[in-house]
Amino acid sequence: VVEQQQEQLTDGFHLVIDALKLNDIDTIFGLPGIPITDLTRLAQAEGMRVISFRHEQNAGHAAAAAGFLTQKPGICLTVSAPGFLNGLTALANATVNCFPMILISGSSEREIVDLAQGDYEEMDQLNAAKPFCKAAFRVLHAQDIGIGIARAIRAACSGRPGGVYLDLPAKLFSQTMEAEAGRRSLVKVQDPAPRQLPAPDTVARALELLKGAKRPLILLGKGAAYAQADTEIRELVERSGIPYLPMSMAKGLLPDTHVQSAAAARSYVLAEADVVVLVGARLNWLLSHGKGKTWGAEPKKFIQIDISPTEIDSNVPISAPLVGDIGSCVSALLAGMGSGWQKPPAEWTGAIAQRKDKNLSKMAQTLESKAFPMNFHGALGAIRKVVQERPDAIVVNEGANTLDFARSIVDMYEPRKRLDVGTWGVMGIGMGFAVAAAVTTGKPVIAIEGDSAFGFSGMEVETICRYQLPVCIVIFNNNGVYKGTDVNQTGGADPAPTVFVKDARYDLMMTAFGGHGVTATTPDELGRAMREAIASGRPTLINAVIDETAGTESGRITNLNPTRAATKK
Ligand code: FYN
Ligand code: ADP
Repeated sequence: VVEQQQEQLTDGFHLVIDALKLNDIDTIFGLPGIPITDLTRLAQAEGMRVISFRHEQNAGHAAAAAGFLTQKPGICLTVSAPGFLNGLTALANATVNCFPMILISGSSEREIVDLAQGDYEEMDQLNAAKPFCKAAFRVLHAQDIGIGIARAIRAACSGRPGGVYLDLPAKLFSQTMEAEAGRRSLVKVQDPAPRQLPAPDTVARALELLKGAKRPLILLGKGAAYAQADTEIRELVERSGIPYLPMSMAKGLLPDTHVQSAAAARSYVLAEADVVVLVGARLNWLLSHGKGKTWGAEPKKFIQIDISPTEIDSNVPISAPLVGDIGSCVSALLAGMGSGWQKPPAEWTGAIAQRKDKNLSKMAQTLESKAFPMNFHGALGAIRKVVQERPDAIVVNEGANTLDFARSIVDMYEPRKRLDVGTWGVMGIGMGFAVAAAVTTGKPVIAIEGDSAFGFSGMEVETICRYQLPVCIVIFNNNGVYKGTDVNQTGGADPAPTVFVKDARYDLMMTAFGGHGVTATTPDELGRAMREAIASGRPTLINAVIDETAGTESGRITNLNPTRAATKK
């Protein structure tokens, strides 16, 4: 009789998993522990993919990247207080980047937390999370799990995507309810990211402005990559004939080798364009806030496509806002362009081509560098060829110089194949993003990592080996942050703050866990090792030895790095 009764019951654990599965969420990135250990086991038993990390921040970054790649919220599951806080960095980063993700954390008992009576891992997680995400919810009763997860999914995906926190107190998991009522309490979210059509008059205004432009430019951001309106965007660029500039994660939306790409004439087009169409790109620090020297002497007119109405006029006045989802907005522009569209004047496109060709040939020479030890260009020249051969591979990229050089040197050919430090320029996304890319796409992943950047998530090489993921990590090892040449100015025994152990063997970290480790000292060795890694699909770490004098402090954003003005205090 007892057994029969149990058969008809469900509990919090099952309801959480059933609610996620009902919404086609098939993967959890997380780290088991009190009170969610059994949730991870049960999720796996119920057919979900559970990817268990060594640190919650990396699981969180993985969830965020999965959200970006799939448009479904990536799930990160953590324990209470410290585990939650570790995941929170990733949740905040996801929100800043407009990636849909849900951080689900177990939490301690409300009664004790609210009276500050000192519970195990006591923390008011719901309130702690609020400033760092789009929305935060807590579920106290099993019958509300379905609604709680539906609200979390909707908040993460609709409008401007972002991070959502879902607080599940320990007691919730063992709460039971009648199984049929439990099933009925679940919610299948219809249309989690509803299309938002731009108003017709705003489309007409944008087209009017664009028609009058002499030096138009289309600027594609990672919102454009996220939107999966690849065909429409390509058609807009090609039918309009307007040169385009991809932000780093929009690279590959059209192949970087496209004749209309102005990437290699970036400074020129930003300074000289008269009308700029922003497609899913914010005028934040990465675009010098839309003003100043970068944008030239003449005032610009902007057309801005964005789903978030409050993004408009955030930094400079926007002449023609197009508020809606990118697919709908770009389709509306295409429909309004009609057949007799005048391509931009040859003077403009010709001037861009000239600058671009000059930069491309200058670049081509540097990529053949046979300098020993390798410099950034020599090593990236080899990687560039490998990516050209495998355009389906996903490139993850972080570091300072390693990031900046790779961004301009490594051409991308397909949409959403480049994942990087994003809006914050955050270090630590590397292994989490790499795991997510491999797990969600099954494609080869190439992680191009500065040695310092790698340190933030390096322990996840064990995760990569454990799940046998086709990830090839290339570490640009120049013995330190920026470079490896700093010395302690006091002459003391401690190393300078920016340098690491010299000639470290990062490759041995990989062999420690059964993966393949290689040291590469020449571009040929590097290219060969990468090809082998990709062909075998075996977890591989290549310790690429880079000249420790190569690189500049802060890469191309040295201007953001204050240096002391006074010699004495
Ligand atoms: C670009 N360029 C090229 C090419 N692509 N030349 C030849 N061939 C190719 N394929 C040229 C381009 O025209 C620029 O030259 C230059 O290379 C640099 O291009 P990039 O990288 O697109 O532009 P820039 O100025 O660096 O971009 C600004 C930025 C970018 C802020 C958007 O730096 C960025 O995304 N930074 C993120 C930095 C970050 O987050 N760092 C992590 C923190 S590091 P010119 O046209 O001559 O200018 C902590 O210390
Ligand atoms: P980048 O760093 O590449 O310049 P940003 O992250 O600054 O790109 O900008 C992305 C923008 O795209 C955000 O303002 C966001 O609101 C917008 N966005 C994201 N998804 C969509 C979508 N589906 N439709 C319209 N806008 C979107």
